[in-house]
Amino acid sequence: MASQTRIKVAKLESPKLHGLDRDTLVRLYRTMYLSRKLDDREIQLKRQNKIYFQISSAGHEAVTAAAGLLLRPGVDWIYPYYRDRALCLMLGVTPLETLLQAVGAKDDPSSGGRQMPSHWGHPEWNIVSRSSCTGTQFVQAVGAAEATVYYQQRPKALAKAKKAPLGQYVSYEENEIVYVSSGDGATSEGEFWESLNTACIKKLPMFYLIEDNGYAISVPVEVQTAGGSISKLVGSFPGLHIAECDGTDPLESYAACKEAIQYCRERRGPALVHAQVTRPYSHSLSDDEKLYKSAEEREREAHRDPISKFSLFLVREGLLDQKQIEDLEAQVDNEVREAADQALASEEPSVDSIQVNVYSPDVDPTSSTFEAEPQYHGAPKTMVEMVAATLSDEMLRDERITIFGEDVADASREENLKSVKGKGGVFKATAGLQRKFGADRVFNSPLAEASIVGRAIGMATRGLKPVAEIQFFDYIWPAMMQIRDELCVTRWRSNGAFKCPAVIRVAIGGYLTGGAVYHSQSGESIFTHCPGLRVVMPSTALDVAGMLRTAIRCDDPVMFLEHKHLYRQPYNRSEYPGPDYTVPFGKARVVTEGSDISIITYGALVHRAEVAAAQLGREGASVEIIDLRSLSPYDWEAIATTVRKNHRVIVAYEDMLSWGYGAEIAARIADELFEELDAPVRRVAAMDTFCAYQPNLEDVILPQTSHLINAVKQSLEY
Ligand SMILES: Cc1ncc(C[n+]2csc(CCOP(=O)(O)OP(=O)(O)O)c2C)c(N)n1
Ligand SMILES: [Mg+2]
Repeated sequence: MASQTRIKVAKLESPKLHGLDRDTLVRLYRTMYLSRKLDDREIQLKRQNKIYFQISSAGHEAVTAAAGLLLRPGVDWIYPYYRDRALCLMLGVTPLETLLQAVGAKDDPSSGGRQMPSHWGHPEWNIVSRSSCTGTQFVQAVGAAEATVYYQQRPKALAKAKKAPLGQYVSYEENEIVYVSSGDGATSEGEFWESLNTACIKKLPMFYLIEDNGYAISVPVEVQTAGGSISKLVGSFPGLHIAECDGTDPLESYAACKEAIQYCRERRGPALVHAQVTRPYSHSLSDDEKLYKSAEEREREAHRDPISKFSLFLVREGLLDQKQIEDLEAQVDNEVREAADQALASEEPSVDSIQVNVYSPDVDPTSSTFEAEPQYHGAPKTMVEMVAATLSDEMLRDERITIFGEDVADASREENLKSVKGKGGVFKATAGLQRKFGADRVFNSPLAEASIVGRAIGMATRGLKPVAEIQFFDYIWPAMMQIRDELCVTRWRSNGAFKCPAVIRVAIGGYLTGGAVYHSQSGESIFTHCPGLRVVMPSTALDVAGMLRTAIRCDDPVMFLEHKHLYRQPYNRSEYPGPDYTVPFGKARVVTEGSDISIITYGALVHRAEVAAAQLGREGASVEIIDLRSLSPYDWEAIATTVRKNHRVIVAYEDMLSWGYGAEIAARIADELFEELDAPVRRVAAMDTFCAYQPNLEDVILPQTSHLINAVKQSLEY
C-alpha cells in the first residue's frame, strides 16, 4: 500500500499533469464523460421522437472541460457556442438543466423551452444567452469586456446598474475576463475579425477559444480558412496571445488555456487558443458526415477520441484503476438516467406564456410614468441641438450611459482637443460630449456597424446603457443580424434572464437635395417588423427631447430614428423642456385639429402636411393631422378616433408605397374601420424606386406637399 502511494505521488509530480491533483483529474474525466453521456442520451431521445433536435459536443469535451476548470463560475463572463456542454457542466450547469433544455421544459434555465437544445444560457453562472447565429457572440463579448474595463473605472455606474431591473445579475470583479468560443467555420464571419480588431485596439481581457473540428457542416477547413489554420491567420494582431493545442487532450488543453487566461487576467490583452478537436457524431442529428468524409478520415478521428484516450491515460498513469473507472461511469450513467426521467416528466411552457418577456416586464415606456410637463428655458434649439442637450443631461444623471459610433467623439486624439473645436458626429448630434464626459464615455468606434450594435448589446447585457449611433440608415445593414436576431430577441429567448436595452440612434430619410440612393433611404417598416424592438421617429425638437429621454430611461432596446432633413429646420425648434421631460411611446400627437379629413403621418411629412393643410384651409377644407411619432408601438386609438371623426383619411409616409410602414396602417384602417370610411383610404408615399441625386428626380420620387393636396382633394370629392 505504502509503495503504491509513493508511485502515485511520484506520478502527480509529473510535469505532464501540470500541477493538477488526482481529484481534479478525476473531475475533468467525470465532466467529459458526463457531457458525452448526455449527448448520447439526447440522441436516443431524439430517435424516440421525445425531443426535436440534437447537436453534440462529442469530440470537444477535453478542451472545453479544461477551459471550464480555469474559468471562475459567476465571475467570468461566458459567451459559449453550442458545443460547449462540458464547459457549461464544469461551470455549474446541472445535467437536469441541460436535459430540461432538450425537452423544451418550462423550467429550462436557458430559455424556458423557447430555444433549441445546446443554446446555453444561465444567469447564475454569467453564461450569456446564445442564439443560433454563428459569430454574433464575438462582438457582444467585446461589449461585455468593455463593461469590465468601464466598471473598474466607474463604480458609480456599477452601483446604479445593480439597482436597475435584473440588477441581481450585474457584477464586476477585479481580474474577471470574458470567454468567447466558436468553431472553425464561424471564424469566417466578419464579426470575428471586427471583434479581434477592437479587442486588440483596446487590449480587452477576452479569451477566445476556437474549437477546430476541421469542418463547418460539410465544408472543410482549407476551404473555410486561407491556409487552413486560423491561429496562423490571426498571427499579426498586435498584443494577441496565440496558442495552438490538441483539444482532445485535456492536459495539453489545460496548459494552453491556463497561460492564455492568465494573460487576460493580467490585462495584457486578448488571447486566442486554437484547439484541434474531433466531431465524431456528424454536425448534428440532421447531418450524415459519411456523405462528405472518407472512411479513413473518420477512422483517424476515432483514434483521437478524447474520452477513451483520457480514461486510458488515467489507468496507465495509475490515477484510477479499471474498476474505479467503471464505478465512476456507472455513477454518471445513473445520474443521466435519473435526470432524463425527471426532464421527461417536466412541465411544458403554457401557450399563453409566449407573450411574456417580449418587452420589459419592469418598465413600460407607454405608461403615464413617462408623461411630463415641459419646463421650458433657454433659446429655441434645433432638433440636432436637442439631441446633444438631452444626451448631455442624461449623461449627467446616469453614469451607465456610454456613447459611441463612427465620428461621434470630439477628437479621438485627446491632445488635439486643446487646439481644435471637435467633430461630435457628422451631424454634430454628439458635439461637446467627449469634452464634457471623457473619452471612456464618448468614443469613436472602428467603421464596423455589426460591431457597433453587437458591442452595445454586450454592454447593455451587463447593465450599462449604451447609446450607439449608426451614422446613416443606408449603412445599417451589416448590423441587421445583430438587431434582428440578437438585440430584439435576447430578453425573449432567455425567458427574461438577459436583456439588452441599448438605444440605437440612426440618422434616416431623404429630402437632402443630392443625397441620392445611399444617403436618403427610409425603411422603418423593416424594423417595426421586429418584436422586442421599440421604434420611434420624432418630427419636432420637443419630441426629440422627450422621446430620446424615454428611450434612455426605458428597459427595452430602442431604435431612435432622427430625420436628417429635420435636424436644422427652423419650424420644428423648441426651447429646452428641462432635464426630466419625457414623452411616452405609443402616443400620437395631434398636430392640428380639423373636421373634414385626417392625414396620418410622421417624420418629414408632418411639416409637409401642415403646409398642405394651411393651403387647403384657405380653400375651405379643414384637415386634421396626426403625427404618430412612435412607430412601434403605435397609437391605434388616435388613428381610430380621427377616422371615426372625419371618415376620410390619408396615410402619408416617406418610405416606398408598396410594403412601406403606412401601407400597414392603411390596411388596418381598411380592415377594422371599413364601416367608418366615406372614401377609400389613400396612401401618399415614395415611388417604388431609388432616391436620385438630381433634385428634380428626387422631387418626383419622394412625396411632396402637392401630392398631399391632390390626395385630399380627390378624397373629399369621392
Ligand atoms: C449566421 C449563420 N449562418 C449559417 C448558420 C448555419 N450553421 C450552423 S452551424 C454551421 C457550421 C458551423 O461550423 P463551425 O463554426 O466550424 O462549428 P462546428 O459546428 O463545426 O463546431 C452553419 C453553417 C448559422 N447558424 N448562422
Ligand atoms: Mg467546425
